[in-house]
Amino acid sequence: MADRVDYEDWQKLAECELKASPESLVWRTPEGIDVKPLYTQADLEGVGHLGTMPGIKPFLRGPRATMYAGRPWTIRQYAGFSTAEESNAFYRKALAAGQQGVSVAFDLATHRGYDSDHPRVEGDVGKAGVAIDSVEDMKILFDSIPLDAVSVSMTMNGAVIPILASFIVAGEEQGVPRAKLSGTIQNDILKEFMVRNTYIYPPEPSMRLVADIIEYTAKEMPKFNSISISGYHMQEAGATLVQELAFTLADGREYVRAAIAKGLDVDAFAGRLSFFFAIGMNFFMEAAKLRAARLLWSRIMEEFEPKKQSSLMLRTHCQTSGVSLQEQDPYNNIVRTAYEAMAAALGGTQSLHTNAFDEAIALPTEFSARIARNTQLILQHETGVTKVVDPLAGSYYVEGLTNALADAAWTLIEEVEAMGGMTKAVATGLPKRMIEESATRRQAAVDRGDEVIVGVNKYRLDEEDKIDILDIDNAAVQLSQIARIKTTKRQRDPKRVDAALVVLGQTAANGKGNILEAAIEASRARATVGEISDALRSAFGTHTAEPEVVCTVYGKAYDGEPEFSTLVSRLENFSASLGTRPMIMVAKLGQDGHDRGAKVIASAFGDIGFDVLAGPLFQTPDEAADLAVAAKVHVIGVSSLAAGHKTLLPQLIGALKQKGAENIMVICGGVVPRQDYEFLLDNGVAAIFGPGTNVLDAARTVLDLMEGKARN
Ligand code: SCD
Repeated sequence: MADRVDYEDWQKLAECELKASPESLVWRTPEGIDVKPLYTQADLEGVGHLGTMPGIKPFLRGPRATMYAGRPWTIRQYAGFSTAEESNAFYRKALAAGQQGVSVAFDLATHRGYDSDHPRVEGDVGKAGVAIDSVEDMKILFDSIPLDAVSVSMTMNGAVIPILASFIVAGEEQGVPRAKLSGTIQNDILKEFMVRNTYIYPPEPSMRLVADIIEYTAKEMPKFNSISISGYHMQEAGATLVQELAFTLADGREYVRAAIAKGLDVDAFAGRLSFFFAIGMNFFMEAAKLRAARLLWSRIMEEFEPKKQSSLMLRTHCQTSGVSLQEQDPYNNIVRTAYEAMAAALGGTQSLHTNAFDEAIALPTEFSARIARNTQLILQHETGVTKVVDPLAGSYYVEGLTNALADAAWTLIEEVEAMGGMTKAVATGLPKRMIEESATRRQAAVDRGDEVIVGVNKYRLDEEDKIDILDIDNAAVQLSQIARIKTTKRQRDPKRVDAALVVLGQTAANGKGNILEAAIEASRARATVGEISDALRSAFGTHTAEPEVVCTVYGKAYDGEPEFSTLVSRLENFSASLGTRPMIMVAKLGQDGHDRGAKVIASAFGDIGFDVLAGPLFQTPDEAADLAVAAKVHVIGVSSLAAGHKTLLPQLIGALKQKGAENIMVICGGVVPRQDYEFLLDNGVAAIFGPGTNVLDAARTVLDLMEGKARN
């Protein structure tokens, strides 16, 4: 074959240039896919998906026939902070400046179904998103935003029932009937148990909530997407692209089964299922991932024998990767985000969020949000990328990658199926463990410099420029929320609220009827998010996860290397002098469930030779101090990713003092702006490790501090 002969000629030439076999250039990606330096037609032999058309099954080339040539993707920036008033002003400005849809970020108190006056959420109110306690807040959030014209995405999973209910009621009171509401609710609880951790109830009743929402929206809200089945958070937690693809689609299959089990016809709801993927820095592979996702989803959906073509169609939102953003030399993040956005566009996303360059450190400012939005406006208006449908089709490399990803993901999807589906697989903890292993492996690759990150582990600046960041006055937000809760409670009819909550509790407990429908009535009566969540807590109970730590993955990456073994023996010597191995407790405080960093640190420190206690999620500072004292730990490492550090760390140190345990050293890692370092150090934090910290360096610093302390 002519192609073969050409390839052999190339091989000889390449060997000459390299003075080695071109095989040596093969790059094994974290997915285990071998990327060769050259692809040819021969790589597409036997590939079954070639020659399909956009808008027609299997929809690999896009869900619409004309894609962006007919209508570009929706620019949908995810945002929300402090109060409903401030978030509303932000949305209105953004819409006036070219944003096309709204996407609400709620604070962690709301996510976990607590009102802003609950004692457990002091450090969380209004911090990583907007605080919503009742319909009154929801109405302010969408004031002067016409809900029949602007589609609204709400990222909510734990407290999904009160939030969707209050959105529907806010619409009603704005004069927009629910049938005209367009948008999306995330409503994807399985990935919460795996990676994102904003669950409230155990898996089984949580799945009922998902199915009830699918049922209600299928019947009452034809323009509303009932779910956003999300791989995004898996990639953020460290999943490879194959894991992200496979677990997300397997989750989707599980939701379809749950809805069918409720007696719904597949065609009544399948067209309103939607997806959500992360777009990281592996440019071509990310574009190929979206193509493979559409191919595999149509394959999965064929099993349910739908009659409508649209039931086979995967439509997705994408967000550029949060973990690819770096604290160091942060303007580089603008460049990273632009490449990721282009990959999402080439992959055929329906809607896109581009991260702001300062998001590795804090919530976006107006300035950074403008650049993020303009990244998409420039893509849509200046690059010509919207003019042609699926422009990468036919590329030997991209078609080959699409095929390789689809094959690898399908194998994993079948493994999940063999375990009895995703709910059962999640219960075994296997997907979570696989993702945590990938995260730890990646951390080791970055720490070793095998994976280059510009400005972080190579080309690092001697001195970083200071950038302006947004700081939320959490105490002021909490006070104003508490005042509004009081007014709402004073003005409502208590009998109507109680009656609605009783019906809600009964609907949940007896397994009959639709929980969302019952919650809408409670919401109309001005029951709060916390009260509705409590009614469901009474019926369902709550879920507590057992923290697990991955072993040996980090250490293995350094096998036999002096940098690692020197540190291990230093620690052994210190342990001998201490009479025991030093114990570190990795703690998560407040409602911040982002635990990738905590897990990676726990895993790496364990491999280095520390005794590691992985604290449970959602502890109050006092509970964490109690556990640390009882376990006799030497160090508490607090991982903070949701901006609660200035409230929660001083409280933890205060609690240790109160218990006579000020000898326990407190260190902190995560998303902590440089501006806050002095405050934390003055308040007794011994060391702070920001994003981009090399874990071996962190371990050496902790050891230095412990040795220093032992000498004094
Ligand atoms: C589209 N349309 C076209 C067309 N393309 N019509 C003619 N020709 C074309 N070429 C039509 C569609 O059919 C649709 O109409 C309408 O235009 C809108 O297009 P769409 O493609 O449906 O776009 P959109 O409305 O934006 O919906 C996109 C999704 C939706 C389906 C993906 O679910 C969505 O917006 N998701 C966003 C989710 C999100 O923002 N999540 C944030 C998560 P019809 O509707 O009439 O058919 C943030 C998060 O979790 C962050 C991390 C964390 O917090 O942990």
